[in-house]
Amino acid sequence: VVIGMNLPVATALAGLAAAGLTSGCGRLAFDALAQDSSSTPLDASSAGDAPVSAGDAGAPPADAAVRWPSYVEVIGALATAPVLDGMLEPDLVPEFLTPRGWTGDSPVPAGQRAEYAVAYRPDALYLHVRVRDDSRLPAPSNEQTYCGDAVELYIDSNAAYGGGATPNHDADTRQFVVVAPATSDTPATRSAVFRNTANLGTWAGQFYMAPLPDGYALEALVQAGDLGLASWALTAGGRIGLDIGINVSQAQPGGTGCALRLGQYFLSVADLPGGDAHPYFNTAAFVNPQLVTAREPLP
Ligand SMILES: [Ca+2]
Ligand SMILES: [Ca+2]
Repeated sequence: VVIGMNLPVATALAGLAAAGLTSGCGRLAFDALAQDSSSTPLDASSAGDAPVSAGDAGAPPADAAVRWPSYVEVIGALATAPVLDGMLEPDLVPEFLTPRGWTGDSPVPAGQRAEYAVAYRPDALYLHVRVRDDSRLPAPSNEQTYCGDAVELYIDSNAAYGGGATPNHDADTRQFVVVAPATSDTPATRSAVFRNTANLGTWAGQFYMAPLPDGYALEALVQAGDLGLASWALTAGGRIGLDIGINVSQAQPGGTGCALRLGQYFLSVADLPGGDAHPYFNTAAFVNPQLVTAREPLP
């Protein structure tokens, strides 16, 4: 079930653009990212006539001096159930996703940036991933979901892993792939779930993949059933396994098979050579943040 589909896309677009314009996170990398966005005008054709208001975007706290711990280390609770509309939930601070493990032969394209935020509910993990991309090109329908612009979420319910020979995902580890929107005015719904590189079919979970004038944004809620579990209790003191991948397309297909994909980068890769380092193959790539009642600003 993809929820929130009836919310006007224009509202989400305006809100997301405003979020980028008004972010006050003290992280250097994200500051640079936010400054980039301020020079990018809203695309009137996709944003419609909706007013751009900083207040309705779930903008981060305005105090630019506040520095927050990384989501790689700690994830805070979300006080209320999120609205999956593409807009970052209020009070969450986005964090720059430093590209790691790039698989392409040529460099990551200029202008390609991602930021993310993570929080938890008592029974679900909330994720928001925003990607800035000058050429938003999802995979054609006759190719795999990851063969074009797309976000990948890697989740393990408890950050406890069996390890061993790769591929070594646990029974409670999944890779979710959601393709970027093809057009500027319609959310994308195409997805897939993988485990140990095996395609398990469409992800019948809760997510919203919104087009943006300068890219796209995925907002998702991962629940017990998504991980093959009957129940999933997320409480302060526990840990979850996490990784994020960004598939990057090239403007013109090259070669055959997955021809649109230029490469892929990740939030985290293992300290190993080649494909063994990547989270679709190896849970050693995952980060294992602790769940806390509330994230506290750094001193
Ligand atoms: Ca939202
Ligand atoms: Ca596990």
